[in-house]
Amino acid sequence: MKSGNNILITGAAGQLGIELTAKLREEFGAENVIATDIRESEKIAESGPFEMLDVLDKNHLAEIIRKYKIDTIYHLAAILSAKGEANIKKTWQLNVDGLLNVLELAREGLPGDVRRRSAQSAVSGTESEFETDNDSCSNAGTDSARHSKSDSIFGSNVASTANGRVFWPSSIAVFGPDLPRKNTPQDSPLNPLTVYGITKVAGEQWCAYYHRKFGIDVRSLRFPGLIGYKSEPGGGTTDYAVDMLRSAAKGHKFKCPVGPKTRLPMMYMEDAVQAALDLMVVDPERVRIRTSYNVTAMSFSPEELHKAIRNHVNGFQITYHPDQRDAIAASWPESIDDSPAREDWNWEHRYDLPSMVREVLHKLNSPG
Ligand code: AKB
Repeated sequence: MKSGNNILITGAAGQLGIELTAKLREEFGAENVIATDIRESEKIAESGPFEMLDVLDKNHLAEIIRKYKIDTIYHLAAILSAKGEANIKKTWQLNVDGLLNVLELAREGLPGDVRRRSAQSAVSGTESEFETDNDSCSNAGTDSARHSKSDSIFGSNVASTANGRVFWPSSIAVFGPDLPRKNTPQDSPLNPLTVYGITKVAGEQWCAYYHRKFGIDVRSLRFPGLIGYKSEPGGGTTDYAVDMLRSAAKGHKFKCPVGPKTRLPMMYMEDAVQAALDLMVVDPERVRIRTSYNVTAMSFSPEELHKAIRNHVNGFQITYHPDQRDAIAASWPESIDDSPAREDWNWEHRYDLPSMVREVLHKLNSPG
């Protein structure tokens, strides 16, 4: 990464957060990767700096950014699809207002970013167009590089003032049932059925807006279902796959909440972490898509996953009890076209269904 590498992660105790934190600490040094979450996580706190943080508390977020001279943020804190349907307002607040807090603080200036320091000398300080009562720009405690009111409303003559770098995960949940389910293209119309999907569409648009208007170098991936073994699944529709693998490893029967034939795009966590890292290190000119890139690795149905698991766990049994997760899954694509990511920044996955199943079962059976 080109910036100073004082990295902040929100939602670090989540499924993706745990693995991304470990990888970033390995790559950039544990002391340079500040993990935050609303819950305490011993595992993460033991391996490097950890702060409790609710991303809706913008002042506290600003304080942490200032304290650690952050230049790069991986903003992962979010409520996922199945859980989101149970609390739609909270999901909107956390997923959208939380992102806006991060983008606003990036606009005010991430203190560790060397590019910002040189931009500051070139930009005159004028009032923000977006300040609200809560929005005291002094939160960040910086004499931030703000943007002139004369900037075009469609920007961007301000890209040279780029402040830090932000990663934000979007999701296949942006797609809705109006699309062809196979090989869904990058630039499809986005008509999601879930509140989670709505927040991801809004978030993508906010990312593109802050990039266009304020030059924020925000980058994003539309993740499919992510399959890891290091943490409990956290309220997603695709988490049935993680639950099925965990049941198989324990020798338990599994009650599947998604119908046998409902296929979804999926990815092994190691590939997901690598995709985020790869996207974050490429030169800004190569990031052509500033909403969010489709990325995928494999597609399977519960029936196909069951079969792949049985190659390792003889006699593993499942029964089907489709609930609202099946309806959510049926509204999403079964496979997506990620050729723009492959062309623009050489995205490549490593794990397919058989290798993912082998690896996860192996890891679950050999803890530590
Ligand atoms: C979910 O199922 O909600 C997530 C996702 C596909 O974004 N895993």
